[in-house]
Order: sequence, then structure tokens, then C-alpha cells
Amino acid sequence: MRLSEATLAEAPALPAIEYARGDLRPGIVHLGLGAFFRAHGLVYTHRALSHAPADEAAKWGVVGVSMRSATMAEMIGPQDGLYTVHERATGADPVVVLVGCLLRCVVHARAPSAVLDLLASADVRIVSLTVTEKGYCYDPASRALDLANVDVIHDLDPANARAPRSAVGLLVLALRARRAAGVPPFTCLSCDNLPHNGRTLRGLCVAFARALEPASDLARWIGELVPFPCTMVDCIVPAVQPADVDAAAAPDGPLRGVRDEAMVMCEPFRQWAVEDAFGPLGRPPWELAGAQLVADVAQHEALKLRVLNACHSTLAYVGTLCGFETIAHAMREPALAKLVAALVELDVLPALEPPAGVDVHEYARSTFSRFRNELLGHRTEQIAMDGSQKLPQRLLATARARLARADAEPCTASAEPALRVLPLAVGAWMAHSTRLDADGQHVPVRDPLASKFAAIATASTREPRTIAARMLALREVFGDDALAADDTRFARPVAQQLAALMEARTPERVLAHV
Ligand code: CS2
Repeated sequence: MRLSEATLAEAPALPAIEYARGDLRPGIVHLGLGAFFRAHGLVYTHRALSHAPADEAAKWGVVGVSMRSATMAEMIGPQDGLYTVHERATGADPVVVLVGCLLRCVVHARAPSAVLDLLASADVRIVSLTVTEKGYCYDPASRALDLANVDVIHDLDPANARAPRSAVGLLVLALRARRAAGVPPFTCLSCDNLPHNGRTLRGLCVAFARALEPASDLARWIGELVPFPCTMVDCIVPAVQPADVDAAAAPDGPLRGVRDEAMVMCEPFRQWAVEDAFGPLGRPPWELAGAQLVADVAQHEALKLRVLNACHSTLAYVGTLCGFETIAHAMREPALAKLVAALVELDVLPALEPPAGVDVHEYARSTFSRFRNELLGHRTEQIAMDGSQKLPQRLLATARARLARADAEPCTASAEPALRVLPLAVGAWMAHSTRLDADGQHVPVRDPLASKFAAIATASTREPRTIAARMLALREVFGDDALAADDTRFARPVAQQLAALMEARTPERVLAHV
């Protein structure tokens, strides 16, 4: 039996939905309806509506938008927008959440003008995004709009004003239409793992508007009057495998014979720190679901990106080179558990200002405990994806902060190197990105810079210092400030780690090096 409105009554295992789905209006449009938002933002919204007065709840139905792929729409359409979230943790009973606030999922690439018209509707109060780092069409090092990006070029062409491809182009063209129609602007809510994600998104939209209409005041209007709150999002959400869907639908599975093709699996933990700056159109009462509405998310965000995400990426690259397929498997290896603990204690925390009242050592312990959740099967290769877009905020920001602090405190300079573990993490990313298989072919990586990695990997020389120098020369990742040129404290230690990892050749010897 497939999950749908019609079968709900016959699905006793599923929890009841506490609000009237039929009354929901599309108050939120979400761009990038992937597993993460289904497990995170939609669960917060679902739980908030479950506790809100009926008239308030009715304002906050959600329409999901897949920018290109039809997969999500094909999964969620026959289910009338219904899907389940399966929270799993080692040693805990599984918890199933039936989410009812998703109204439908549309495929933007199939009907961009219909999505533009939807965003122009006065019902729409918030447009949220999880389009992943590469979906912002920016330079990862500077976070400036990439005007050479093919989708940006396409969307700036007036002939394509009704068919934007990029999220930034869609937002600006929709805001322009609302302004022309006298409809107040929606709030743009980034829920991606970017530093200062709201400010970054505002800067991208202003830059796009300035390029679109250099002579008008559209860019000023967007910069001054459109709300772009920052958020910090946290929940570990592995990709769902077909076997997970089968197991959940089994007669003795958590859905007792009901099949949910759009299910997501995640850990029980989730955190959402949201800058409470939404303008007159308001927001759902997410605090009723445990979200933290704060004045400034910067320290929450820095802690999460530089502790949790930095350790995730380190385990992804070092763990893959050591032959571990999942984060939990990697964390079972004492040397790797010690490695990430040392990264946090020696490199990250000395250069981090944590949120007031947060015990950063407990935060790290809790993070590592979450990583050990064997029931998630969170694959190292999934996290290794798009490293060029992730490294700047996860590892390089810590390198810059640590070296700046060392420069500011020369009198306390110790004999120990300023960066103790971080060069190995960056070297492992370089080794993972430029691997060759037994036939001397570049091992493909999923990254916007994959072709550049392949060119570096297959160039005439495999001399580690040359590979390191060419990777460090990637301005999109390392920018053009002093970091990549800091030979003594950064470039040379990274190259030395890369050389050791390349020399190791086998997972066992990589582990021995770590
Ligand atoms: C992961 C994140 O895939 C990745 O890059 O590090 O998706 C991570 O699982 C989340 O940020 C956890 O909140």
C-alpha cells in the first residue's frame, strides 16, 4: 500500500497529523527539496504547525521546488506530499515522524514561469533554500557572484526573464515582479552550510540585480528592503538507499506495509539557530518546535562549521584513503577518532569564539558520539563530494584564524607548529581529489572543479610538491590572500602530508601514517 491521503486511514502505525492539511496555503516555497530539508526544516515546520493555532498554521504550507531533477516530484506526487522521517540511533527505538505540511513538489526546469508566478503570489512569505554550496553560483573563496557561471549568464539575458535556471536568478526576478506588482517582498532564507548564509545570499542577489539592471535601483531595493536572515542548520541525514525503503515498508517494518518512496532517514538530533529578522510577512512559530530564534547566529554557525563539518570532511578524506566506507566505521578506528579530537583541540578551538554558555569540549564530545551512530550508514564519499565548495569554511577559515592569532601573539610563540592537524586534513583532500586508479586514470570526484583536479592529477609529473602547488593555486578554493603563500606554516606542511599520503599507497599504510 502506498502512502497517500487515501491510505492514511488504513495506516495505524502512522502518527496523526494535528493540523488541517486541506486549509494550508503555500506560505513557504523551498528551493532544493532534498533529503536534508525534508529531515530538518520541514520537520521543524511540521512540529510548529502541530502546536500553533489553526489560523496561524494555515499560513505555512510548503511547496517544494526541485531545480532540475524530477525524481522528488515523482516520489512525492503520488503521496499527496506526505512522507515519513525515520530517526535512528544506536541503542534507541526508531521514531517515525509523518510530515504533513508539504503540499507538493514542482520541477522548476519543467515550468520556470509557473514557479516565478508562484513566488509572485502574496501567499508566499518565505522562500527558503538548500541548494548546496555549489547552487549559489559563487566563488567559494570570496563568495562573490560568479558572473562567468553559465546559469548566471543565461539568467541575465533578458530573453530568459521568464525561465531563470539559477536560484539567485529566480529569487531576483521573482522579487522584481513582486515589486512591480506592489506585493511586499518575501524573506529569503538560506539553510545551507555557508558562512553568514543570509548575508552571502543577499550579496549574491544584489550583485545579480546590479548586473541585470545597472541603471535601476532594484539592487538597492533588494539590499535594503528584502529580509535575508542567517541560519545555522544541523542534522546528519545520509542518502536513503532503496533497501531502506523496502525495509521500512515490510509488514514488520516501522511503516507496517505502507510504502513511502520519499522517506528520509536521520539521527534524532537536530538544531536550527535562526536570526529572527523576517520582516512584516512574518514566519512560522518555529520556536514551538525547538528552533532557536536569536539575534545573531554567527557563533553558532562558526562552531558548527569548524567543529562538526571540519571533522566530517577530515574523516571523509582520510577515512576514504584508509578504506572506510562510513563515518561510523572510520570513528571505530582509534587513530582516526584521536585525529579529529586533536584537530578540534589543537587547531580549531584555540581560534574560535563559541556562543556564550556553550561548553565547546562537550560540543565536540557530542559531535563524535553522533558520528558513531552505526544505524545511519553515512558514507564518507557522500561527505567528500564538492570539497572545493566546502573546504574554505570548514578548514581554511580555521587555518586563517589560527595563523592570525599566532601572528598577534608572537611572544607566546611555541616550538610547536601553528597548525598541528589541519595540514593533514587539507593534504588528504588533495590526495583524494587527485587519485589515480591502477590504470593511471584519474579517479572521478563529484566536484565543480573535478576537471581541474583531473588535469592536475594526470599532468606529466606526480611530484607531490608540484601537485600541492597546483592545488594551492586554485584561487576558487584558497583565494588570493596570504594563506596559500604561507610556505612555512601552511603550504609546505600540506605538501609534506600530501607526499606522505601519496607514498603510503595502501589503506593500511595511510592509517599507519595518520
Ligand atoms: C556533511 C553535512 O555532507 C556533508 O558535507 O558534512 O551534510 C553534515 O552531515 C551536516 O552539515 C550536519 O548538520
